[in-house]
Amino acid sequence: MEMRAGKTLLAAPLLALALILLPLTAVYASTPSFNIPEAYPTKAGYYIGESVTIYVKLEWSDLSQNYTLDIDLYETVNNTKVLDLGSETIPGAGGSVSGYKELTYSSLTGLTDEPGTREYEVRVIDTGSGLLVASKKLSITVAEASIALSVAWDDASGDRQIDVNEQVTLTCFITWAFVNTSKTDSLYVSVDGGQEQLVDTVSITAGSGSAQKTWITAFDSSGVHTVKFTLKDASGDEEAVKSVSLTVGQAAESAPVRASILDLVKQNIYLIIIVLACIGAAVIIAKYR
Ligand SMILES: [Ca+2]
Repeated sequence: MEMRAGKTLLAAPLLALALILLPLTAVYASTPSFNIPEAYPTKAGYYIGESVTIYVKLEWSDLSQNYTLDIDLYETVNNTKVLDLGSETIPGAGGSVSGYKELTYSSLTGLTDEPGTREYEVRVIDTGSGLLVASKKLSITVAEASIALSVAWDDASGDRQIDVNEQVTLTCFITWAFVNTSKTDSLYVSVDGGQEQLVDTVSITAGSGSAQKTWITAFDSSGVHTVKFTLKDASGDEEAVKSVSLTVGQAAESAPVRASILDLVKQNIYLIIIVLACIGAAVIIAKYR
């Protein structure tokens, strides 16, 4: 009687524990779950008005029924839905179904109206229960257009010394990024603040790109000359400017100086020999006197 009671006393908590744990483990093992391990825009930066592509990886596990999911894009600061990304039907009937789907949402508009970085969140809602089952934050960066010029030069002889009247080839590199509409700009050049002259037109394409234009000149005077390239849009507004200073004539000035010293020595070589001989004779006379 006492032993029975002891057994009962021991069995009761075990049974209670089993009753608590059994359904817990069963529920834990088969809880359907959804997850977004990755969600991001496919470009690091967009120009104003550019359409956006968002990649989303949606994972699920332990489904035992089919789910219809509503996928939305929210703007997190104001917690407002900005885009309905559609819906996905995930097959789960049959039990413990796991898998993933890679979703690409392209041509999304209205996300690049102004420059800056904005935070968004992809939200997945189970249409059956109305509950949020997965979410993932992402940010979209919109950049303002930038156009830059850089200039390189080559002299005709290739010695990096520009002589007076030596031909110099200037190459102007035009690079741009986040330009939102294709357009035709014009590249002008001016020397020492003089009259601007057209080098060529430049086709600026939407997004990013580069072009290069060459301009050949020569300088008829020595000294420092400033060459200024200016890129202008169709209405004549300056879009980018780059000036370079070129030193002309240093080599041409120093070379004749060296040549004339040599010439002087050559022309007066007999006089120099006589003078040196006289000095030598004077030294000898002084020594033996
Ligand atoms: Ca040269």
